[in-house]
Amino acid sequence: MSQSNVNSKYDENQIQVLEGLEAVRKRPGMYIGTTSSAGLHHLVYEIMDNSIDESLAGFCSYISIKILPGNIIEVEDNGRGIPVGINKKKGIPAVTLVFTVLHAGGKFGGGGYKVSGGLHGVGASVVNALSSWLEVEVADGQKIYKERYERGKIVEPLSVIGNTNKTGTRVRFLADDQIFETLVYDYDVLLKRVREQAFLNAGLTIEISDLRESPAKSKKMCYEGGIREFVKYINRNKEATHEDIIYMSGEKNGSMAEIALQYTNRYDETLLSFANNIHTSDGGTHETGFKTALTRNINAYARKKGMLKEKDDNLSSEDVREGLTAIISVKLEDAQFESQTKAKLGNSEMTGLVTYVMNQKLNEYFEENPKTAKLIIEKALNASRAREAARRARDTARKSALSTAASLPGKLADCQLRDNQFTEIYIVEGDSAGGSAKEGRDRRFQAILPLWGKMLNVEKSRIDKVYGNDKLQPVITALGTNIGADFNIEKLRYGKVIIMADADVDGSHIRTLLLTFFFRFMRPLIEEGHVYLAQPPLYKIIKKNKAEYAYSDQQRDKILEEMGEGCLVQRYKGLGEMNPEQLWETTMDPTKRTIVKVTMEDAVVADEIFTICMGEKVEPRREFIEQNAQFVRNLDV
Ligand code: TSJ
Repeated sequence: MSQSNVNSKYDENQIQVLEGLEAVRKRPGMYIGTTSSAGLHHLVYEIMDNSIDESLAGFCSYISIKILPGNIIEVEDNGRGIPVGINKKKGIPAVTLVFTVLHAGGKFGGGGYKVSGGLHGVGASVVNALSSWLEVEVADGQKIYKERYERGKIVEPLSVIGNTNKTGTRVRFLADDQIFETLVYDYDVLLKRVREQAFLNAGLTIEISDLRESPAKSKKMCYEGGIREFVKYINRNKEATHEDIIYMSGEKNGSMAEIALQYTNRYDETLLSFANNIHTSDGGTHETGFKTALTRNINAYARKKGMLKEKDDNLSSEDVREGLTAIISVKLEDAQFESQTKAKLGNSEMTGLVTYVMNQKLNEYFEENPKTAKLIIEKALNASRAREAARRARDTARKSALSTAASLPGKLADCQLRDNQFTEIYIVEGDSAGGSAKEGRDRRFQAILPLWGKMLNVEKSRIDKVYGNDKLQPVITALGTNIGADFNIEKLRYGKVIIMADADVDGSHIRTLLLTFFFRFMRPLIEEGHVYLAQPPLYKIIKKNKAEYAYSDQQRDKILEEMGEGCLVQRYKGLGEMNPEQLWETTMDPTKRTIVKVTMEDAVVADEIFTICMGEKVEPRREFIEQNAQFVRNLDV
């Protein structure tokens, strides 16, 4: 091939490349979902996944991820190095293709990995297109190569910059501020994902560092036990029902499945599933297989050992999953993801594979560990009894609801409108604040439900206790949705559920309790964005006949500066100190107030705090109290 021929081919390729990457810059959402903070973090995962693929292929044992000052990301591995040879078809280095052609990467013509093959490895060009600049260095055991891009365009073509006897790949990039709403990475968000990947790839060392501020933060993780250690980590603050973490694995037709599980004394379930290391938060065929096989195997064993009698009903799938922590991880070629969020596995053969592994291994485990098996079955039997009791409690509640025409709680001051598009309910701590709220509200669309006294300890409660509880029962009936398996969002009587509590320890106690309750028993309420926190002011600043409210110390100082001399600052110790007009003006008037939507992350944090503070394990609680002493003085510990 003559020189000019190569060049024309090169030019032609360049045009295609630029068109491809321009499309990514025009519609970034199509490629990374969003340009918000979540999309920004996604860039890191796209790059890191390439190194994980290299580790799955068996050539990489160490990955480092660094957040450098200025929010530059550096990902480095000790794999083979992205190939730098000229690709015959395109006439340019393979590494350049990886960063400029959409959906390149993974395999370079034949070979490649088996099960693990090209699981991810498609995102490098997308990251390149969405970065102000990106540099890649490849070490191939002899030389170090480097190239540099700006907004997807190559500005320094591949060249040799040094010698080496090592191999590996290093990528640095700065996300494009013309594309992203924020460039600031959240170390904890990245850490969570890195830790998850370290658990899923047993034996792989991943280190993450944040060098933006000194002292730098850093964590090096390597879990030889893989998903067993993942279960142990999730249960670290919980009381386990049995010592062992049960582990099962197997393969069939080139796919493999592994499952790790352990029961705890809690009443909720933590089931995490993954396909090719991608978290399938909407479950799918592998989860279905797991649930069915778990139920069938536990029932079969319980019958065989006479723990379930002939006349007894089978334990239900919910019964055998009460208190369960389990990780399911499958690896397969050609994973098909369903649902809008692409977080549900669709390959039907995975149901069979997981069932097959469970059928082979679980009964065997039970036979070899009869004591553990007995503990698990007793736990499921208890769950079954509790569920039956709850059903009876519900029936009684329904009957009494029929006999008393209006079953709404007596303390509820309902609103006039019924369309939940417009209505909201304030759940208010304390009777006096409740009184002010009732007087101050706009009764057309605002309902008030005061809560008072000590709440139920949700942690130690089963669902049947929740039904009978005199603090939570009014919340359940006022919202109208019911709870647990009977939860029905269509019945929700108010579009916004606003928790209004003081900005002190007791208020935070109530917030944690309510959020934990919603998280455990009415989760879609949070997932679908119906729960809010009211933001009452902390200060009133008065000068002559002018008054302003401040919601933080900073705001107070700013207002004081603006108003100048002669101000009077009144500190609100509680909602109860405000009169109805003040409460309306500062906290309830939709045109003036701020309310904060509760996210699932908030709820997860509340749930964790709850577990630590109310659970039965003493040690995590002591640590938590030591670390947060000033916040938890009044907690029920
Ligand atoms: F995303 C990325 F492309 F930018 C990227 C890739 C980023 C980082 C930090 C690492 C990697 C990467 C790619 N690490 N290791 C590899 N491996 C390959 O690209 C590779 C090497 C050799 C062969 C082979 O068949 O000889 C195949 C592959 C896929």
